[in-house]
Amino acid sequence: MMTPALQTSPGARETGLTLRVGPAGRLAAELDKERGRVLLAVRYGGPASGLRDADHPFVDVPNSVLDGAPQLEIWGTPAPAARFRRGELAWAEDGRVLFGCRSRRVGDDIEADAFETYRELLALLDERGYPGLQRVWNYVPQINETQRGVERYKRFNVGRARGFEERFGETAEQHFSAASAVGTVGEALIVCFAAGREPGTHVENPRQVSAHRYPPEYGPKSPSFARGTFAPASWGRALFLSGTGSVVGHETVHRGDPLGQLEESLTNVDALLEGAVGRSGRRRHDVVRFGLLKTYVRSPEHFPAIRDALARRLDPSTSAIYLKADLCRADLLVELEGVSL
Ligand code: 3EB
Repeated sequence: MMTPALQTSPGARETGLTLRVGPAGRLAAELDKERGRVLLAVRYGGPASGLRDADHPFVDVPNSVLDGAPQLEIWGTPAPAARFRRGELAWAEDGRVLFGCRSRRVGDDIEADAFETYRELLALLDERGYPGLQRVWNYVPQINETQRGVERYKRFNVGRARGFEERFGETAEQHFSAASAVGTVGEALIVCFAAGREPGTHVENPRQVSAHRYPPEYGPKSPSFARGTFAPASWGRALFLSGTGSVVGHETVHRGDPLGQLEESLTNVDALLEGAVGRSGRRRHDVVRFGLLKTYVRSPEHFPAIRDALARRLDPSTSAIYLKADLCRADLLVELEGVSL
């Protein structure tokens, strides 16, 4: 199957942010050609080698690609991008946007690891003058395991919330952006992020309780994210969709039923996009025409049916990546996320 090379929205032409997705082998050559214009490269399905030493931020997310060979996701810019590395943190800036990634082997306290990660990330955005967080991708090792008597995802949430609170105090909620938090293999907590000079517009889902208002049964600190973020006009109003699962209100529905969960997730995405109307009054974003739709599947045996149900609907212009991942609730079997350019 041909993979679309490039997605550019009308507005994005002003900034020319590009997203390319395809087999890692084939796209690696492009990476070389685009030296100096790459903001972030993420390889899925390769070895757990963390941050690679490259001319741009380049990280390995070792989750298996369910339908084959490793995939590469490349965020590019027409403007020259300066590249930086500070320990386990790598980032690139072009004067308008900052993309980066932190990958660090976790210790025996995931709360402390999450806190440090968010402290470092938020301090970096402040220092470099890109305070408008737009999107965070969190990959958490052994996300459903118990540590110190509490599920690691819940402990991660405590550390992440402390990071936001330390930086923003009482206004922390206003800074929560689109995000996803899924499991990964290997031992590194991997956190990739995109930020701008200006804030994005963070949106909630009318079918779902805001994650930062979840009741205490989901952990001592609610998850710090918004259901979606519209990037500023200077990014062409790209829409970052957060990880979206079969959660209605605050409860998981269709337990044990992967296709039921997929349909509910799509309904949730639709409900979020319903609010996403352009000036003309027409819907600007549709999940079947996303630039990139990433689907996380907990159990590989559910993958063929999930792929068939999705592939039927997706526009050929949409790049789809299917990854094996544990999800942040033990009863979630499938989760969607993506970006509409
Ligand atoms: C949910 O709706 C499913 O912790 O950053 C989705 C998106 C989920 C982001 C996060 C978690 C996160 O609660 C899980």
